[in-house]
Amino acid sequence: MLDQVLTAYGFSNDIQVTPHGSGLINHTWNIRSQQGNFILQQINHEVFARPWLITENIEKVSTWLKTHFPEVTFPRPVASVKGETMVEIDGGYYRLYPFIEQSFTIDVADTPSQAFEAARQFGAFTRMLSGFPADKLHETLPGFHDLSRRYQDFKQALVKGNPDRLRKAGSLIGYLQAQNGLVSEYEKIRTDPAFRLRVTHHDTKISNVLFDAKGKGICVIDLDTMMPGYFISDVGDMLRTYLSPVSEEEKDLSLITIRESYFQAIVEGYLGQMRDELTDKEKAAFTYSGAFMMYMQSLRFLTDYLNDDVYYGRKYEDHNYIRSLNQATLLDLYQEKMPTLRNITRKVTMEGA
Ligand code: GN1
Ligand code: MG
Repeated sequence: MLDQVLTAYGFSNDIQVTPHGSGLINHTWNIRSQQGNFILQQINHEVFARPWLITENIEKVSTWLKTHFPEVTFPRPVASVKGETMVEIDGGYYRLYPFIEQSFTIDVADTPSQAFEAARQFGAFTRMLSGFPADKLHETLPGFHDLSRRYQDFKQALVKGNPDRLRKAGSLIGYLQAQNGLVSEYEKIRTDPAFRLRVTHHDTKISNVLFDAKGKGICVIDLDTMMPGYFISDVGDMLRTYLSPVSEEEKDLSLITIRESYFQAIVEGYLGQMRDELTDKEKAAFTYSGAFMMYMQSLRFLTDYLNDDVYYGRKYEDHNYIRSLNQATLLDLYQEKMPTLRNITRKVTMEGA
């Protein structure tokens, strides 16, 4: 199959193909060839039912950036021999990107400066596109970060899910139900015109930022989930994935901590770009956004566990249960620190104003 894809892009046989990255949903490869180095991505068609919507979104945004910010690095999909920016082979969908030379990705934020750079890049992305009509973008995954819908899915799994697993997860289920005030807060945001729909990346983990050799951010990548959305999705997913020194995969939950210096770095990096764009009400929801995403991710992992791992898959029996417990632990620690974190946000907001 991969051979046919490579032929569609005009590669000959003397190339090197190696797997790349660690995403749960799409597959990615590195390609070294005489024509240069590339990144090949297979889009998960079970998750993205209409992958051509992604292509259309990327083209619109790419054209906008080329026109308004010609100096900015932005990896554009490479056309196939037939001139398509996405190829379909046997029901699989693939996209090829030029590899940006001297660029690096990292899997975990090891210094506050990396968190700052990433937040600056995601902030700059939304800022540069603030004049672009966000409602012209397709919703590639309808309801993706709709917390109310995720909570409904969870409630449905409580009725229809695997009975053994429901028993096993009893106390975690109780904890998540008790936190459902976070859903009400989201409902207020959704109906408040002060929260603008913006071009939102929706997958702001640090491996979606390219860094240069000096550790400066170059640009953001992986625009599959770029859709109209609220800024709390992007800031929240950074908080969810950069604050703790260990990821959602960690089984030793005692290693999860909230690193305040990383929080501060994210606030500074993001607001440095977005301060003038965000309304006061949006700024006031900065801290909430972390709880919003941690909660949603814990719900999603647990829902999948109760539904026998149909979405995320698993590497061991209780994988999605542990992932959910990990995210619930993160949420708990985060909420304990909220007063301190709110002070940091307030200070940074005022300093730059
Ligand atoms: C998925 O495939 P990956 O790892 O980039 C998921 C995100 C989750 C993440 C959790 C389309 O992203 O929403 O936060 O797993 N993407 C989709 O690791 O569901
Ligand atoms: Mg992704």
